[in-house]
Amino acid sequence: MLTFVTTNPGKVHEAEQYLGSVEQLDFDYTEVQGEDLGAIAAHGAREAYREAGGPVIVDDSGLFVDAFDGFPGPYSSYVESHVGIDRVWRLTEPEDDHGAKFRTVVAYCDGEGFEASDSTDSVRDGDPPVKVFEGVVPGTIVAPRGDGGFGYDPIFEHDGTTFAEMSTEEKNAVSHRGRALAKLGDWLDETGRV
Ligand code: ITT
Ligand code: NA
Repeated sequence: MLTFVTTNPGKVHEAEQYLGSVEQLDFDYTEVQGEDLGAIAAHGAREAYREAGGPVIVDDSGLFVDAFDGFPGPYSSYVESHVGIDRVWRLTEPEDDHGAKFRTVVAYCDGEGFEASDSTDSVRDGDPPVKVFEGVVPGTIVAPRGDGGFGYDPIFEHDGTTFAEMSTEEKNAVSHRGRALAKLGDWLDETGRV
């Protein structure tokens, strides 16, 4: 069974549509500061693999607001807990440009090697290889609407609907995470790992 190493049960719920039942391991791996999502996720997947001892995925995500040159990006978790999504909306409101993107990198590690053409992450000596899958979705920052989802979902609108107003299936069909998970699911099938 695949273990999703995360403190966020909302991520696990969204993953079940693509991966069937996954086990959540609530382990707070080190998030390397000042790094991009891919590096954070790859580092996290290696650490999580050592902790879990079997196939793992980790997911590092962020909200990138165009008017703030991509902030909060890798700092999205800190900003959600210390500033809050209402104030992120109010900071964005006076800007001309309300555009934003959600990005996610899902990193997979099972301690096995991958085909050279498959290995999108650099492999250092002695480190288990990691395979990464990215997803991105454009949207608009709006005043909070909706009760579903988690995190920034109430202030992120895509095609007229906030993520918090969508069902899990509707969000997955267009979201950053849905796109990354669909690629992971295909790759697990193709490589006979399921
Ligand atoms: P783990 O790192 O333990 O997996 P986390 O919630 O801290 O859980 P991230 O660092 O990847 O996860 O998330 C950064 C922030 O972005 C955090 O505040 C999340 O709530 C938020 N976030 C991530 N994915 C989201 C989504 O699909 N919709 C809304 N907010 C999201
Ligand atoms: Na986190």
